[in-house]
Amino acid sequence: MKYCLNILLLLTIGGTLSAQIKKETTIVKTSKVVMDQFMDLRFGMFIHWGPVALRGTEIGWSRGNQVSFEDYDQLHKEFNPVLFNAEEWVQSAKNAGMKYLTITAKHHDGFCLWPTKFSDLNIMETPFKRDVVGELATACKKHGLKFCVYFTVLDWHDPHYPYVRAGAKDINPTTDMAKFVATMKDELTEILTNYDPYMLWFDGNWDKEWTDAHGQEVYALLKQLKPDIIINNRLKGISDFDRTREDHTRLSPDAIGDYATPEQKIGAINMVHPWESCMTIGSQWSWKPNDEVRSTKECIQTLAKTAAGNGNLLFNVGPMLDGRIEARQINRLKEMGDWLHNYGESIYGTKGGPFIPNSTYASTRKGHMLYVHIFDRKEDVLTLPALKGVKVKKARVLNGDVITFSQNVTGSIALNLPAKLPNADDTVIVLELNKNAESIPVVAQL
Ligand code: FHN
Repeated sequence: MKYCLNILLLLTIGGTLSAQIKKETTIVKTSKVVMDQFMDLRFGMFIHWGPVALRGTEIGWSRGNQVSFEDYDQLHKEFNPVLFNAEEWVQSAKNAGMKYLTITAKHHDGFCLWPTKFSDLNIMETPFKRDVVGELATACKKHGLKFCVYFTVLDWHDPHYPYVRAGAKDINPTTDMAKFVATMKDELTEILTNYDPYMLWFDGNWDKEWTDAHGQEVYALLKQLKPDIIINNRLKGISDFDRTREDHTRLSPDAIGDYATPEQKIGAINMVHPWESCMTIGSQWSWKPNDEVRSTKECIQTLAKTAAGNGNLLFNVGPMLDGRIEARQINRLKEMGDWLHNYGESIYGTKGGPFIPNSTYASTRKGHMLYVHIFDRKEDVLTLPALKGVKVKKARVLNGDVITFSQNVTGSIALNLPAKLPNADDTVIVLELNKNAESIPVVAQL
């Protein structure tokens, strides 16, 4: 009898506690004003970096796979990137036209790029002994870039996490999620207190042991520490349905997190929920020797199609073991910046649509201006779908020559293209309309 009473008492306390967590963690979504400002930025730098650069394999994923546990877990003792220069990294991002920077403060291998008090696996345990996160935060704030932090909720190195490497099925005998979450909360408190990030990019939320309750608990702490901190959709525990899809493209309105995160692909047009595509400039997130680099055309058109879908692009570079970002990646980013120098008006602060992006063209808009991005000059005349009640008043190449056009009775717009497009990757034609372009509903293609 006494045993049953104890069980009943425990269940009651447990039930009350989880209700308490549930109640206390009411969802405090980031304000629309802050989210609109974030979405106006359109373009950010993603950086995946750590001691794994010494092996040139994928950060986290190669631990206990291509690189033995023993080897991987000693790399920090050799990590001495003496050519690291936060100002140079930030300048490269600015030269690319990027407006925010997101650094992997801690990835799945558990290595912390800042001098944390809550893990022995951190930058002060390397020959380098410099606060990489802190130096980047300072450089970003000095040069007007928003400083953002990537933080994993999956840590294969932490003895309290259930799995020790990618693909592991057996549960780590030292698992203790309560201790794991407590350490995470301490580390995140350090990051928010010491570096004041603009946004937190969570990742690794797919294991079933990382529950919605864990996500809610951490979210409540973050919003208590910094109410307007922007948080992506990868802090919340992932549902079984989404776990099978693993594409993070959905943002359920009632869930914690402010925006969806399609990965290695351009998200679908969405004028309601914010989203940001994350993509590698090569084939690997962290540095890979002789990796491919996406073409200039692909990079520029990816940025334009992302903005045309009403999304942001978080574009990733992987710095080398000596602390430099390799010249091929820097040069590609500079080419994106040169394009933005001429056509940035059609990206920053715009909304996507009203046309659904395709391989020939896409559109962005701001006030009475409609920007048509032309990726491929198939014909002398580009015919755009009719826009109900819309009259085009003027048309010109953005920062270029006037172009002639016609509108028929149905309202469809025929643009007479220049014989040679000024920019083969993406020439932008700006149409001045008789109404606010942002009020036009999204229309399907012809
Ligand atoms: O496992 C990570 C991967 O290493 C990388 O950080 C990407 C970036 O979005 N996120 C996870 C894979 O979805």
